[in-house]
Amino acid sequence: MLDGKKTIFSGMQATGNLTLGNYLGALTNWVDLADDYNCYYCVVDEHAITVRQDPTALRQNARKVLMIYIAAGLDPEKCCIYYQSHVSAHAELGWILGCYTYMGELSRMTQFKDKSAKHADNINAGLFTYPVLMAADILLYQSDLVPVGSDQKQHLELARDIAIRFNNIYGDVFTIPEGYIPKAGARIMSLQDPTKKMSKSDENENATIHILDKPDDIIRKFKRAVTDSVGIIQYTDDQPGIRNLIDIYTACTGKTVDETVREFDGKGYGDFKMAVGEVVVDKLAPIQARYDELAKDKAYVDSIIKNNAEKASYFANKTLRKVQKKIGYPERIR
Ligand code: ATP
Ligand code: LTN
Repeated sequence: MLDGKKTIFSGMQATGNLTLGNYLGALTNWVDLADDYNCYYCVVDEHAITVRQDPTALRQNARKVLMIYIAAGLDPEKCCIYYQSHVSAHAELGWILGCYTYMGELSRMTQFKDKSAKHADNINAGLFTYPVLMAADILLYQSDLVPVGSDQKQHLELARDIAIRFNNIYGDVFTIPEGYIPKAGARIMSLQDPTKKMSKSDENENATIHILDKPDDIIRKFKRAVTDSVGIIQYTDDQPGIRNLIDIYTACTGKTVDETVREFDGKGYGDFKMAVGEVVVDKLAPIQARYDELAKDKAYVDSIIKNNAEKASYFANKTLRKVQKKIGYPERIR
């Protein structure tokens, strides 16, 4: 705990342009929680290479993700916004924690199964040990709270199990983190296949709303969103497309599901899709405006990148040194 405040850690992969799912499932909560916590918000470029990346695209995406964090309302003077690869303690603790994690635990991870199926030609060891590096990210900063979408629940539970296991052997080294998963927006689905989560690496452009999409594109994608032939706007598992649109609408407006269903009672899908598109455009407009400003200020963004990497390294190294000592690595000679 620093300044009497608890610590938050979270991250997003630099695997593409951030989506409405990333925003409603995680980023918006990061902003809401930022004033009350000591925050580390990381661009996890090391996790990104578990799937093959083009080097130029990775570098550009990483910078975009970092700028979107700031544009979404995180103050980089208060929140530590940085690149994972600039703080070597992540990889170092990742190695150590891998020796306290079982193959059986990792092979149960649904993200590993999903990504292996999607990238059958590149099922690499990093993809398998991905959750260990994620545990290292979280535990390095003695994090109390980890705001994420519901797809990360299983990884978080593993991070807790690893921390508890380690503490049972060596004493109280790590804070045991809690997840923070939103009620509305925890799992936004693809607009083209509402049984699949909206994902920034989806190849179908119409499936995903990106935070930086232009208003016309956002409206067009909602107009084309896959629904059903029932014709009634109601919140049910049998209508996953409509349910997803209701989730997006409630997450953007703060209205409840019941209020939303009442508001659109008797209306057609066309009107509803348009209304959802409009609230999303309104929600993203201020972020897009701030992003455009930031993109023009290279020196400012560079200074954030440098200063925050130093700040994160300082804290991360403190935990790393403690862990190294506990497990019996030889002392450093000064
Ligand atoms: P990729 O397509 O490369 O797997 P992704 O879109 O799933 O990427 P991540 O970087 O893995 O995004 O996730 C960043 C954060 O956004 C995590 O907290 C994750 O839980 C959340 N998130 C991702 N997709 C969604 C979604 N569809 N709905 C709600 N939250 C999401
Ligand atoms: N695995 C996460 C990204 C991530 C993360 C973290 C989230 C990497 N390290 C630490 C929270 C805390 C994902 O969204 N796919």
